[in-house]
Amino acid sequence: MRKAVLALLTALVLAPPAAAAVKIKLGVVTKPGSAQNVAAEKFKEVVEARSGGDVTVKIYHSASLGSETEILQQIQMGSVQMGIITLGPIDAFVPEVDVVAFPFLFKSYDQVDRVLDGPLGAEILKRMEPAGFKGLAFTENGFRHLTNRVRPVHTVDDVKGLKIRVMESTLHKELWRALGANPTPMAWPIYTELEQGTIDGQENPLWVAWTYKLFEVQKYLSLTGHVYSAHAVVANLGWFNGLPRATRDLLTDAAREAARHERNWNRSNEADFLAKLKKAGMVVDEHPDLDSFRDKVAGLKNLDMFRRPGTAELLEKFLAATR
Ligand code: EAX
Repeated sequence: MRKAVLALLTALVLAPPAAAAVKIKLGVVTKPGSAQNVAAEKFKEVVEARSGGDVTVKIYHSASLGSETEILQQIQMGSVQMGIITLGPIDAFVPEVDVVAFPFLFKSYDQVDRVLDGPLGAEILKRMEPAGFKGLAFTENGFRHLTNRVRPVHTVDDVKGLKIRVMESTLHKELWRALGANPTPMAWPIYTELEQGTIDGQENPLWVAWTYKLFEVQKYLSLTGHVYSAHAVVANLGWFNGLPRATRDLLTDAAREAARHERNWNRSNEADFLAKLKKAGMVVDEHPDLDSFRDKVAGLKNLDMFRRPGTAELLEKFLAATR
């Protein structure tokens, strides 16, 4: 009996402490069915299954935590642990992310995967640390295309004077100014503003136009593909670094897996989204004169954020890798 008690006590003393439960609040601005949510749900599924429920993820969606900018602020403060956020609004915190969104940079999805999953993508994620973010992976919003309610847009001249909603991002504002539009920064979602005509148009991947029913309030779609738009899976850096090694590895692997899954979701559904948008009555220009657009954006290389020490070189490397 005494032996048994002793054995039990020894086992209790020597047993590794049960891993403390980790609870993750993860914010996305978009609603279920959106790219961010597809990634977030996959991330949750993988994390909870592999940790045997020790790590749980609660997804706060549909802007219940506020705009993407506000989610980032809450992650910085640590009241929210993670988010899946479009790079656009991240540029106020980490200007280097604009390198990824440089217009007409990526020519194909193969290039996207090679560059973002390679050393250059890792470098961008690393650059998030001084702002207090741990960047875990890039998920995909997709190639952005222009929609508007006023007229068909074939050449860049057709953009002139259109009031285009842009993300809360310096690069996106400068880009649309360079293209001749009247850019209006606004947080997502923007259906009401499009409906009321406060803005004439917007630009986003095809899944957005379908999922958010933009076809109801936007007649014209031009497949401009002007920017490849990524999201970053970000965490509070201090919180992340304080987790046990095994948990950090689990979160990193799960983020990468969610990224693969969600990019595949976006790419395999794109043709279907386009067909549905046409069927819903949108007038689509599938081959706009992109050279006329390219001519106007070359000068963006001279924007302040691209001239910062360390960023200019990074942009050159991205340009070289995507030539
Ligand atoms: O994914 O604000 C935007 O235009 C974003 O792309 C939005 O989160 C949709």
